[in-house]
Amino acid sequence: MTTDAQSQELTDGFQLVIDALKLNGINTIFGLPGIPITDLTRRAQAEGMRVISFRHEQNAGNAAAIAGYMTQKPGICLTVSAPGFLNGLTALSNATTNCFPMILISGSSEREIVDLQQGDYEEMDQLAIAKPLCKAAFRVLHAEDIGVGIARAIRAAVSGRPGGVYLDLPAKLFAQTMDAEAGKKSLIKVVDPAPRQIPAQDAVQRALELLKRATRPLILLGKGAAYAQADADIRALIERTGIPYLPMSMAKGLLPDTHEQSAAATRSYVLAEADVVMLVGARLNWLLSHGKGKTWGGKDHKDWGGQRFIQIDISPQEMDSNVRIDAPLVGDIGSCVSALLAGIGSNWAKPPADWLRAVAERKNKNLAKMAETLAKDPTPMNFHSALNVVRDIIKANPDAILVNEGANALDFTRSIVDMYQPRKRLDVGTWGIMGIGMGYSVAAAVVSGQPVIAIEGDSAFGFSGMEVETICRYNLPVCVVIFNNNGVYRGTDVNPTGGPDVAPTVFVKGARYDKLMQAFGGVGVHATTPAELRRAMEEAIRSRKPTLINAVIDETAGTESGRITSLNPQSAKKK
Ligand code: FYN
Ligand code: ADP
Repeated sequence: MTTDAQSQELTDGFQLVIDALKLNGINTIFGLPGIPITDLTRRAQAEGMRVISFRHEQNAGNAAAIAGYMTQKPGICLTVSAPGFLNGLTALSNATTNCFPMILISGSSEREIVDLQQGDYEEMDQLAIAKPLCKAAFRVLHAEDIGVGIARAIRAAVSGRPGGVYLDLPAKLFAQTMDAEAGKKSLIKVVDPAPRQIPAQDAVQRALELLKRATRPLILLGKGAAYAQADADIRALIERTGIPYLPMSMAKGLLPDTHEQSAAATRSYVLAEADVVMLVGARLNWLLSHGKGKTWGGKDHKDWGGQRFIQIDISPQEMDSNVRIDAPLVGDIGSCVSALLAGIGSNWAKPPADWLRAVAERKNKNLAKMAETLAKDPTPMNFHSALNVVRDIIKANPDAILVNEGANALDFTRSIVDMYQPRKRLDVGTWGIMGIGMGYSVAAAVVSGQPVIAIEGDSAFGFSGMEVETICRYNLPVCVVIFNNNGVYRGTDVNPTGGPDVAPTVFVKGARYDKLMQAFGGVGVHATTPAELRRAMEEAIRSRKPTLINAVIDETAGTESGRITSLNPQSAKKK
C-alpha cells in the first residue's frame, strides 16, 4: 500500500467511540439498542467488547453504575434518545448520589431541529436536562473530538468524588468519517484518571491527636471505604487501634462481619455513646441521622450529641455538611489511611477497657437474642427463618455477591446475613432506591464471574423483574430469591370502602414468580419452607444456572417501611 492510499483510509464516529473506550480499558457496555445507536452496539460486539443488552434502560444504567463501584472504572450505559435517555438518567442520577463512576452515553436527535424545537423524532435537549442531575455533561459534535469527549467523561467520572457523567452523541456524529490515521491520533489514553490525593500532614496530626484523646472512640466505615479498595490498610487501622467499628450497609464485609471489633449488633448504643467518631468514606446524611439528635445521644431530634468527628473524605465540601467536623482529613482513603497508620506506629494504646467491655456485652447479648430468633422454625416461613438459610449459604460461599432490595427484605437481610469479603453486598444505597435489583445482579455476575444471590422483596423485584430474561439470555449465575408476602410491606391491607379494587399495597395473592423464570428457560422453584429454600439455593450455587426462588413467607410478616417507618408520615398517623 502506498502512503497516499493509507492516508485515504477512513474511520467513522462509531469506530472512534469504540476505539476510545477500548484504549482506556473499557471493554463492557450495558445498554439497549435502537435509533441511533444500534450499529454502535453491533460494531462494539464485533470489536470484541462485551455488550449486555437489557429490556429497560434504567436497569442497564444501574448495571453500569454498580460495575463502576466494583471496578473503579466508569461503567458505560448506552441508550437511545429522549425516552431511552430519560430511563437511563434515573440510574445516572442514582450513581451520582452514591458516588459511583458511570458514563451514560445517549444518542440524540438532530441538533438543528431540536434547538429550533421543530419537532424531531424523539426531540429533546438531553444535555440541558442531564446537567443538573450528574457530575458533568458533555456533547460531541465532530468525530475528531470523540477522543477528547471520552477522555473528559472518564476523568470526570472517576477523579475526586466519583459520580455519573452524561455524554451526548447526536445521530449525525456516528456516520461522520475522517482520515483513519488522524482519527487514531485524536484519541486520548487517560493517564492517571483518579490521581491520589495525599492528605496534609497537619490534618493527619490533628486527626491522630483527637483519636488519641478519645475515651469511647468509634470508626464508621462507609461504601466510600469499600470503593477505595484499600482493604488491607483499613483492616490494619482497625486492628492496630483496637477501636470498635460500625459498617454502613455496603461496607459490610470490608472486614468480616464476624470480626470481634464489629459493633454492628449494637449500633444504637455505640452511636449514642461514642465520644470521638472517625468517618471513613461515609456521609452524615439521613442514614446516620445527620450526625445529631437522639440517635447520637442528643436531647431532641436536632440536638448535637456532643461527639467530636474526624472525617476522611475525598470531597472537601463534605466537611461540616451536617455537624462540625473537628478533624477533616481530605484526601483519597488509601492515602489517608496509610498516613494514619504511619502516625499510629506500633505502640498505639488500645481504647479504655470499660468502653470495649460495654460494647462487647451489648453486642453479645444482641447476637444471642438474634441466634435464638433464628433458631425458630415457624409455619408459615417468616423473614427470619428464610434469612437464616441465606446466612448459612453466604457463610459457605463468601465469594458470592449479595444484592439486596426491599423494605423489610432489605432491613432484615442487612442485620441477619453476615458478609465476609469487601464489596460483596450491593444494595439500595444512599437513596434507598427500589429497582436496582436485576441491573446490579447482571453487572455483578458479568464483572466478577462469581455467583450472585439477589434477596428481593416482592415489591422491589417488580421494578426490574423483566430482566430475568436478560439473566437467562446470558446464562448468568444469578439466584433471585423473592420474599413473597403478597404486597408492599405485607399483603394484609384491605380496601376500607369494600370496593372491588384491592388495597394499594396488595398484589395478586399467591403469585408464582418462579414460573416467570421458567418462561425463559431458567430454573424456577416454589419454596414454602426453609428446607426447600436451602435445597434450591444450594443447587443454584452448585449448578450456576439462572434460578428464581419464590420464597413464600407469612403475609402478615413485615412492618410498614421496615426500619424507617418514622419517615413515612401517613403510616405513623395510621398507627
Ligand atoms: C445489626 N443488629 C444486629 C446485628 N446487626 N443484631 C444482632 N445481630 C446482628 N448481626 C441490630 C443493630 O444493633 C440494630 O439494633 C438493629 O439490628 C438494626 O441494625 P441496622 O440495620 O444496622 O440499623 P438501623 O437502625 O436499621 O440503621 C439505620 C439505617 C438503616 C437508616 C442506616 O435502616 C438503613 O440502611 N436503611 C436503609 C433503608 C432503606 O433504604 N429502605 C428502603 C425502603 S423503601 P439497635 O442497636 O438496637 O438499634 C420504602 O419503603
Ligand atoms: P455510606 O452510604 O456507606 O455511608 P456514602 O455514600 O454516604 O457512604 O459516602 C461515601 C463517601 O466516600 C462520599 O462522601 C465520597 O466522597 C467518599 N469517597 C468515595 N471514594 C473515595 C475515595 N477513594 N477516597 C476518599 N473518599 C471517597
